[in-house]
Amino acid sequence: IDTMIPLQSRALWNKHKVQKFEDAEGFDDRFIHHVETTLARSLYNCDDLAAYESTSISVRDNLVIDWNKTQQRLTARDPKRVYYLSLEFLMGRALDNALINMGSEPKPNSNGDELLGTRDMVKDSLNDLGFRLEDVLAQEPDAALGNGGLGRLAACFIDSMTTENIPAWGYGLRYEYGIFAQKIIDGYQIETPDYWLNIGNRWEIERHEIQIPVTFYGYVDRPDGDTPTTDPAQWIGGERVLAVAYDFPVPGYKTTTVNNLRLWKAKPTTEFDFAKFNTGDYKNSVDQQQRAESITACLYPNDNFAEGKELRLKQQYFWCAASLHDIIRRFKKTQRPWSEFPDQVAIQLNDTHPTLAVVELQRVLVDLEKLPWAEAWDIVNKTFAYTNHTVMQEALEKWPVSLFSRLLPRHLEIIYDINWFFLQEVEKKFPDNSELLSRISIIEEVYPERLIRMAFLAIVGSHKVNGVAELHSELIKTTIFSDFVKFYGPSKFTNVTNGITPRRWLKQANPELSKLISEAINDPKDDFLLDMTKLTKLAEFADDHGFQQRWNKVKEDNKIKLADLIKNLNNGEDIIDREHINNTLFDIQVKRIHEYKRQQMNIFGVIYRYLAIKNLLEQGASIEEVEKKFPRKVSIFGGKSAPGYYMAKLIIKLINSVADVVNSDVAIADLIKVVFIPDYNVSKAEIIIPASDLSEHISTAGTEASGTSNMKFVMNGGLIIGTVDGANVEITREIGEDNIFLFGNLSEKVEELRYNHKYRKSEMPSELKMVLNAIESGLFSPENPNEFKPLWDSIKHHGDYYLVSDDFASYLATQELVDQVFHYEKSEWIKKCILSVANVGFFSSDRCIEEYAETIWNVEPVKPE
Ligand code: 7GP
Repeated sequence: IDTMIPLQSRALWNKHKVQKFEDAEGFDDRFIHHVETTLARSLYNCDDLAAYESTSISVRDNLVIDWNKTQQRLTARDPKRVYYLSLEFLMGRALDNALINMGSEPKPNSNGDELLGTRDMVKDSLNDLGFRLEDVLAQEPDAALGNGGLGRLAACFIDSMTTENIPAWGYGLRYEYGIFAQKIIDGYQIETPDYWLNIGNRWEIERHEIQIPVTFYGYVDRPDGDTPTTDPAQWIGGERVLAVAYDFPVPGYKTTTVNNLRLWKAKPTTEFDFAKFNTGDYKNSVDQQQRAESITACLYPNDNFAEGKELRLKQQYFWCAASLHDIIRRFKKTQRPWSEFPDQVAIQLNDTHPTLAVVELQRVLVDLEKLPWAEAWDIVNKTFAYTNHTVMQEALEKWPVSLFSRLLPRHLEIIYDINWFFLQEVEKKFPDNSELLSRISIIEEVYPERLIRMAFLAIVGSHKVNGVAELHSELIKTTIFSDFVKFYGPSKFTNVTNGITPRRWLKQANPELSKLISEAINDPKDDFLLDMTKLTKLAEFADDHGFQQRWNKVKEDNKIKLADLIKNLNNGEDIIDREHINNTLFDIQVKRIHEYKRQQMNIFGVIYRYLAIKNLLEQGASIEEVEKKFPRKVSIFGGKSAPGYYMAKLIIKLINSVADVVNSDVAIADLIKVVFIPDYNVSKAEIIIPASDLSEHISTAGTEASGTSNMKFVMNGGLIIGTVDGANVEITREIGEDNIFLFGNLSEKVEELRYNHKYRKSEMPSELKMVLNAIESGLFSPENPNEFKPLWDSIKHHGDYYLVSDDFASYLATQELVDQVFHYEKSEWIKKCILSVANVGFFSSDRCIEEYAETIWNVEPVKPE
């Protein structure tokens, strides 16, 4: 259907062209307009929430105008596009980010004596209109449609793709419930639903006109009888739902390019099952339709863990089918032949969750477009690329064949055929190697159930596979995917080290540091946020005492802000001693709670410190003497556990129990404080990360694929203590080994150490014995001394899989070094911080996206005129 306006009407349209607001006047106008019409309120009835809504709609208006221009430009130029498929987009809040990113150049203020960016201009305007920007921003609920690293990475990537003017769309699901909100009650994690759409969502545009039917179940029909499964077949689906598009404009920094994040919501079809109706089963037939909505109701709250539920597989297919349909529709508008599809479309699979898109594209090409199998498969393979985010077995998706044959019977056939052709090639290259065949097969033959290995399917269906940090990318080649390296050769496998967006994680989270930097390197228009190599100029000031003091003042102010947050969360009661805040070391570990991330080792370290202090005091030492050895420190934790992850929940409880004992022990005179911040999320991270002196990235070597908060902490002028794991390795290389506190065993040693534990060849260090004895004595759970038994058992009796006993001594020794430098060589400490920031540029997600664009996607930026 032609939806274009006829030529003779276009002059009229152009005469009434909608304009962006460019200055304070324009913003005021728009703001009041939306308060009075869109919100139907007035100056007698406008609170912070209404101000937030009206500001958001006004800002969104500007973005949508640029969004339209961007999409028109792309339609006209028809370049290759990137589609980033991710089940998670952990976006956080949108308004502040949009104000910082929005394309316009800084303009002189009303007196003409200062350059104001859009954010400052809006801040002043809101002030004049009777509001404080901070209060307005705080009204926005986090868009928490992700679990942790993988989801936040996707959010940083769409920021960078837009900033880099890459024609890119994100595709995901519009969950009604994001990651649960965490409450801590009596020290235990309690999950409550995150109905984030409670106040509506001013950032999304519902596209009623884009409704894509998606089917499940049913059977495969072969009109010509017993034809091979590689020939076109017809899948007659049983259940049908509709995918409705919701669009979120994604602004870039210093560009008017606005990309799109399209999230799908499931809703019932308007079709009606008359058979059921006629049998009098009206209620049932409505109920069944209603169930459609459950597909996009809820984000699965697991991080690095595959749960294997039917509804999850339905989510995956629903999303892949709708997204592919959309991508294909856009491609078909250009009337190009199918062979050009991979020249126009690059699809990136964010882990294996979207792997069904590979199968779905093959199905569309063979069954609907009637392409020969091999031709179709060639197109598929050139289109997709796959990013792996973990080597941990429990996170690798494997779906039972039986589930597939019910839910997606045609897709199962196609997977079998893909596997059959693949194994034939393997057999050709490595004849008579049945062990290799069964190891490398996409189908795992395990009793009583055959499983589909989604990672293997993703590798076979993609032209490139990448890990997310150098060490990780090497590890996948030598461990979980080694057979594929043997077969394909190493060039199919590559590395793209993760990155983070400096717009959100420096400018937005840490405006004061950002300002100090731009002054120091003489970059008043904040161009360093686009070109982070500019930061290297900071090194000139590393030894400058005056600059160090200003640097430290920013840190202190950020620590005060965090102390305020903690106070608020603690019903107004201060835990942190304000008087000594500058010489109290803020030691922070915030991330999902996981045994492999070893929060247990951190809290054991706190317990050790506590016991050691108590010992000294008992031996008659004065507090001043004790403080010399164990200076002031606040240990701050935050993070969610998967609801079904028993050990992780026990670690949370232990942290809170230790906090109770330590924080109320007047004898230690505030030398240690322990804080667990409930409900860690993106907007809290923006306050927590800028306040760290030290942060912990202490995973068992070889388990953390990359980590991204390590980069955020360094970018905010904090030092890190970490193992030789994930991106810590490259952080060390970039900022210099003098500026990071590394400790612990290397990944090469892990296997041997685990073997030693199994055969009881290793000794536990005395410090750890002391800690475990204290826990076993009931010091932290007097009413139930066995409460934490599973935690000590896992170390003492179950092989200590995460090697806490092997790394504990070097961890403590390194913490001692940290204390030493922070308290007795403060100037050295600050120098390390400055040098770290000077050399953190590599970890901008802009660099990362440029690497994807060049080495995997083969796409070029399309710049606005
Ligand atoms: C995470 C990794 O654990 C983390 O090290 C990495 O920085 C991040 O991805 C981004 O690459 N993985 C997940 O969040 C996850 O759930 C399994 O992976 C699918």
